[in-house]
Amino acid sequence: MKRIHLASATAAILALLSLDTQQAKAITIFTSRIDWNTSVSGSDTFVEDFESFTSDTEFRTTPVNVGEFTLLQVGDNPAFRNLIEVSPFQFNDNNGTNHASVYTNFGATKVDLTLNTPVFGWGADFFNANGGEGLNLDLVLDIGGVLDTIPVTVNDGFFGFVINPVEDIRKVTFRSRTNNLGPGGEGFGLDNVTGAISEGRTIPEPASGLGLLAFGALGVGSLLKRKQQYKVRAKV
Ligand SMILES: [Ca+2]
Ligand SMILES: [Ca+2]
Ligand SMILES: [Ca+2]
Ligand SMILES: [Ca+2]
Repeated sequence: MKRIHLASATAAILALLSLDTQQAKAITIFTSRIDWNTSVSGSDTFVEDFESFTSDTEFRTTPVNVGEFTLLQVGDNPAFRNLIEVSPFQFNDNNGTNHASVYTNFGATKVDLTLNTPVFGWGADFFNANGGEGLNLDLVLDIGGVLDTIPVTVNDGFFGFVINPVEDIRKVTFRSRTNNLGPGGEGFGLDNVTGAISEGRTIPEPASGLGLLAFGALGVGSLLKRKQQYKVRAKV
């Protein structure tokens, strides 16, 4: 009789493990700031509008600490864009307020946005982000390595993502999606950069299936319940 319990417990664990596999790396894309805000409600968030800057501040060779993150160009650039712009503005791809004026060139120039505290959700208002080579975002994990590369699907407007289960994203890298030969790349405005801090949002997963066996069928039952509660919470 005890053996049967153990077998059903094992089956439940295997089901749980496969559930984990299916849930791995779920990145949800948002083109509505309201919907993004709803999906991260309950977490610490920030919004950076660049209004604290009083003069044009370039990040072509030296990182600029904006507050919650730094911006830094990586690669070649003939002194073009890649600065925090205050009025007067050199380009019109912005909302008329202070913003980051960004430029990427395929295979030559990219821009790193490195977060002071890792996030599981991120987004921003983009302005003319698909008029040239287009944009990809590399989502770089705190532990290193690229979790995924996602294309920015809007030209003008909000674009963001939320990762569930929570992952620690330390860096978002902007780089060109397609190759227009020569210096023609992708210039765009970036403003109202928002992030949802992942600290305290990590959902502890069981260390191993074997450890679970010690809890027996009852333990698995309560674990299943916990899992369901997590799923409900994650949808909010
Ligand atoms: Ca602004
Ligand atoms: Ca200016
Ligand atoms: Ca190019
Ligand atoms: Ca553009």
